[in-house]
Amino acid sequence: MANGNFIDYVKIYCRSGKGGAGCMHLHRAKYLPKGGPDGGDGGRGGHIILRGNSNLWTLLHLKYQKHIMATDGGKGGDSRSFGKQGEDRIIDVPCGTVVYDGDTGEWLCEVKEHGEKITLLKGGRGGLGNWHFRTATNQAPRYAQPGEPAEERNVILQLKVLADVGLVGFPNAGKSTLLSVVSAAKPEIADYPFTTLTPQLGIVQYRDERSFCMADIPGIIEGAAEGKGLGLRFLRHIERNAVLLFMVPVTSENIEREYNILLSEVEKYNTELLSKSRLLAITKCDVEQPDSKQIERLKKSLGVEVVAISSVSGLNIDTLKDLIWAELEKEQNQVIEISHKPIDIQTVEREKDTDDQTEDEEEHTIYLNEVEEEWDLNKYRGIGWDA
Ligand SMILES: Nc1nc2c(ncn2[C@@H]2O[C@H](COP(=O)(O)OP(=O)(O)OP(=O)(O)O)[C@@H](O)[C@H]2O)c(=O)[nH]1
Ligand SMILES: [Mg+2]
Repeated sequence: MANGNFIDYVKIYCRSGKGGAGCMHLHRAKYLPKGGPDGGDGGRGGHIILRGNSNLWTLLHLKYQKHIMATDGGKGGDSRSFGKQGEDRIIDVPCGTVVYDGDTGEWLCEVKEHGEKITLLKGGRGGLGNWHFRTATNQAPRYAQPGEPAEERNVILQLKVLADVGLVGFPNAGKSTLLSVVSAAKPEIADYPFTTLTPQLGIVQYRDERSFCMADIPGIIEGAAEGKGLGLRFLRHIERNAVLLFMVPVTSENIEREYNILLSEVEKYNTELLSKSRLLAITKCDVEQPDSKQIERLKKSLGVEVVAISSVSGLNIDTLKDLIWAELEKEQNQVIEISHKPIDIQTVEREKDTDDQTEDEEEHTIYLNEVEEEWDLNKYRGIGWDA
């Protein structure tokens, strides 16, 4: 996947449809001059619905969609005919999309599964026609209910990819090389830091036709939490991974120290990530062989499983897969629930790609109050739909 095509953040203004007004109508016919009220109900406004789609991997298709609006419900007619229902707008999003309020950063919902539908904004209910308000003492009510107003909201959609195992390491640790060896993915590999600029996913084939998904994210460095390097923005893509595979090259001066730096950066991003299963792979072991005593020492002092691998010679790649699979099989790693913190709008606005947000959004946003007439809905309390 080309770098420019991976979009994991979009901000959209959404508005549902308002409900159609109920009709005020009194029936008249040739020999029936006082036929009574027969005003029909207004139609419901369209909803804004999010739908999970496992065929999508990015939010690219929403990049240029700044406004998504459902249509309004139609007005009710005479002879108790209903108004037309407004058309719903369904937004297809990749599984793992988290939705935040675009103004406050508050977490709203998340779409996890294929086909899962979440109503983001409800269309207004249609108003009742005057037929509903006939009583013994008021047989010809000359009023009907207006439709409910629409809902509007700026929303931020953020993708947190759903992979089973996430690779965590400094730049040049050999993360992309491992992904290219164990899966069919073709990430860019080069001998300079920050080759990978956007997360890459690959499906790893395991024995007996089983498979798991691996996510390679851009390298993190000491101080990433303070914004150094590419910062921590891509760490959200490992939030939902069941297992974190830390990768440190054998050529590192101090493997233990490097592991601890990575761990503390991950912790600064979200302390909950520390509860995930961790493995440590010492990479590039074709260049230099770590002695088994050193590995035993690391296992003891870090409290995690350590394996020496080489993506070039294939050393211990199968052992690594076995270890990952064993972790994925564990019951505590089956359900990956994370609590989403509200996001800091200012930080994410700064972080997001500047080139895809050049438009002045404020200028294009239509605020409902400016264009809609205001109804005094209070006078209809207690009757009809608000009961
Ligand atoms: N000898 C040897 N070299 C390796 C091995 N794995 C990766 N390399 C080399 O290390 C360099 C960096 O590898 P990448 O896979 O791009 O590293 P990365 O961790 O994805 O780096 P960033 O994307 O920059 O974070 C490349 O020149 C690779 O050829 C290995 O197992 N053995
Ligand atoms: Mg890379």
